[in-house]
Amino acid sequence: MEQEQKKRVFSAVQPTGSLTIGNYIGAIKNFIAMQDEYDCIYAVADLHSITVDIKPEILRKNVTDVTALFLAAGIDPEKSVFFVQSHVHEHAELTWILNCYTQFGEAKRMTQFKDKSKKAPENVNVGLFDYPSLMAADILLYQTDCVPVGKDQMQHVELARTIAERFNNRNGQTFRVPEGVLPKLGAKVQSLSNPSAKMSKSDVDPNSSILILDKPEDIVRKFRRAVTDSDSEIRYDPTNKPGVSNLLTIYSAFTGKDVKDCEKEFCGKDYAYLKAQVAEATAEGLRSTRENFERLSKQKDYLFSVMKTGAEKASYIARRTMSKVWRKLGFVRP
Ligand code: AQP
Repeated sequence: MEQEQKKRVFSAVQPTGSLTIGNYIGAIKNFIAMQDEYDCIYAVADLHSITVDIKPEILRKNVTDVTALFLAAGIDPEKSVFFVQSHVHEHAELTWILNCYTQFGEAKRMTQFKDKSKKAPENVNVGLFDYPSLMAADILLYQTDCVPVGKDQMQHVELARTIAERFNNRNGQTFRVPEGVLPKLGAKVQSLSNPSAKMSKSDVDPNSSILILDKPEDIVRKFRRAVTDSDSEIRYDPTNKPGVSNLLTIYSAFTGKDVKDCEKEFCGKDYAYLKAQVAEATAEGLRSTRENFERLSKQKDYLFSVMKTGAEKASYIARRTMSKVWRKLGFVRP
């Protein structure tokens, strides 16, 4: 019997800082879970990371650290293709082409562009504006079916769909049109200091986020300071109780318990107790990743060999898509 082809998954994470539990719950946890059922391709999006000001020595360290962290968390390079974006030059090439299929008004409407422009008004560069075309290129190069992302990136996946459809309509079927996939819970983990904002690895307030590599004592300290509200009821209600609901979401993500059951578990308890339990579950949930990272981050030769093999596998697929694109557009390829 003919074997059914697995659906293709692509997603990436920017090495703009030390990854948070927002990145973990919203994206990486899903990446790991999808490895058996799907044909997965995951990348460190280093080209994206220079849309913000990042020092070369920091970028260099972050790329190796994110690689070690992916492997430490459970991305298996034997099952999934894992590579660094800039090692496959087709990403930059396809971006230029897709720029010509992206409307200025579409890119201007992107929430991330508006937010990041506000955060760093001194560096509103064209690359930041063009971020969604590069992300569309990342996805479309691999003929992707599903893109697991957090809520903040969904708008970019929607634009990638629009660009793919526009290209296919003008030039004939070239790209598979991808679907964004949100996690069932934790699509937007909120900041601990400001529960109406997203937890972000580039947040300047170190108490706003729990880093995947935080020590257990730091996790306990940060949760203890987490903003809640002035009443004392533990209830999952993101609109009226964003801080408490965020803590319940994190607890649910690390224990695997349904959020409604978590709510019952904490009925009648106080916020200090909730925070202590969430801290314990988080520290425990991240323990093996932290320990594996300690070991793997020292094995530089191994990390480079994983990057190299991954880039070779990714390039093979990317080249095939690009040769189709060049041909469809009428470029002469001797
Ligand atoms: N708080 C979050 N909750 C749920 N998912 C999240 N993601 C990020 N933050 C949260 C998801 O993580 C994946 C990788 O994100 P990214 O590194 O590509 O960039 P980002 O979305 O801009 O994440 P950050 O942490 O906020 O980075 P900076 O501070 O550099 O901008 C994506 O799937 C994202 O949705």
